[in-house]
Amino acid sequence: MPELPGGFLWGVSTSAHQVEGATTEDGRGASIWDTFSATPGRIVDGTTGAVATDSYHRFPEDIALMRELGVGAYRFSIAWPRIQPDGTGPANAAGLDYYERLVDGLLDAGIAPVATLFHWDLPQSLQDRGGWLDRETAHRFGEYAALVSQRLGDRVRMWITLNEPFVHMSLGYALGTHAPGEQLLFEAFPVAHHQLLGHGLAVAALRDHSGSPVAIANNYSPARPVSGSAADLAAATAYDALHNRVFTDPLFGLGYPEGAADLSVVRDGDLDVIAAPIDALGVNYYNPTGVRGPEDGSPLPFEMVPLDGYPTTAFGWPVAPDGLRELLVTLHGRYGRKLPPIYITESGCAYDDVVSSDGTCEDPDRIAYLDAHLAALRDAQADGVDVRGYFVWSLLDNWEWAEGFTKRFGLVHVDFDTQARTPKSSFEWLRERIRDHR
Ligand code: PNW
Repeated sequence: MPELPGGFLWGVSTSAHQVEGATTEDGRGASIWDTFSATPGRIVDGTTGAVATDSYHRFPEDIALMRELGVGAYRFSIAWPRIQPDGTGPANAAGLDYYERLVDGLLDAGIAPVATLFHWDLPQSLQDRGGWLDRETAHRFGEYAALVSQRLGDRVRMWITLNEPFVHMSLGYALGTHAPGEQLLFEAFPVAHHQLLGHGLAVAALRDHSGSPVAIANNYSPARPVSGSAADLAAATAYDALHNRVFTDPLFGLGYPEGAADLSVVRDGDLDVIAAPIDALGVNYYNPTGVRGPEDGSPLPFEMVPLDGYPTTAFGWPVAPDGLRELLVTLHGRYGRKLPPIYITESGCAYDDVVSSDGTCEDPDRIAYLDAHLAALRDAQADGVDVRGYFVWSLLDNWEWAEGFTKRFGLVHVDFDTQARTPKSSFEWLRERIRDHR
């Protein structure tokens, strides 16, 4: 059985639509993000992912950068519309060939391939039939997982079924700021259930074709009530249920948290499928969420508010490493022996990094960010939480969804006109850090 490297696993993460480009090459079908970004007003700078960082063609250069950095693993995602252009039927061989070249290139460089199967780029044809609102999409996802793992199951070292099903549901279907742009508020809950059902069906398919560990990557955010009032505490509990527990309790056989949603789409047997054992939990952490009780007449049981007392990134997100320790300790306490080993599958920050005239790119704020989050991780380990790896978001500055090219998360600066890659000072810092760790 293919194995992950032993010891603490250092990695970097990207996703297909944010780096690949080449959206019409080799038989790739359209995804919901092609459609969404073609609609004026949806992306702040009016760009699309049609070129992104051109990693579809430049992945050997990206692998060379990772080799220099010294990471043990690369978390990338597979674009479903490259494998099944219409979301159903036999595999498009050219799509599988591309990921085989990427995976083999990583293995040759001594880097473990960690493949995410769904990082938000649903085939548009499936969206035309309802997307994740439609239960059938879960079954299509299981079939897609089988096609990918038949080809790559002997070489991918860890599978991630879904990336951040909460963010896909909330921004994509509840609020509409991400593709597919639906604004269903609480009516979006079937998207949670069908993604989780798809996760369970994919776990079963992966087990048939691969001996590698299987995980899911959830976004977690501790809910911070703005005061100790009963209304604010109740709001924080409601927010925590929706953001954190809906996507985790069912994985560990606990069903959905009480009162979190209308469960009429849940059928007999679904919860057993969803609770299929997994080998690891992927944790994507960016920040806690400030919460208070809703205004009278609000459709939501909470209101989200900015958190006081933290510096912010160029995204306006608070820099709160204490939230990472808090959430790891909370997961450990909440799920106890049911909780598998944790990998931090995303952690990082956006700053307005520029390459200076001498060709260097200094990003001291990112170094401080990473240092503080690694310290929080160590504190959680000392508290008894089994955390086995840390993946920085992201290797490269890339196409940041509705923010287009305006938010730079990379350890490596990318000039989006020339595609020139310039390692930032955080890249050099992390390289030393990884080397010292050995
Ligand atoms: C994650 N929020 O997205 C994604 O997995 C990445 O693709 C993305 O580039 C990265 O984080 C940085 O944004 C998120 O609003 C998007 O809480 C939005 C939120 C969280 C994560």
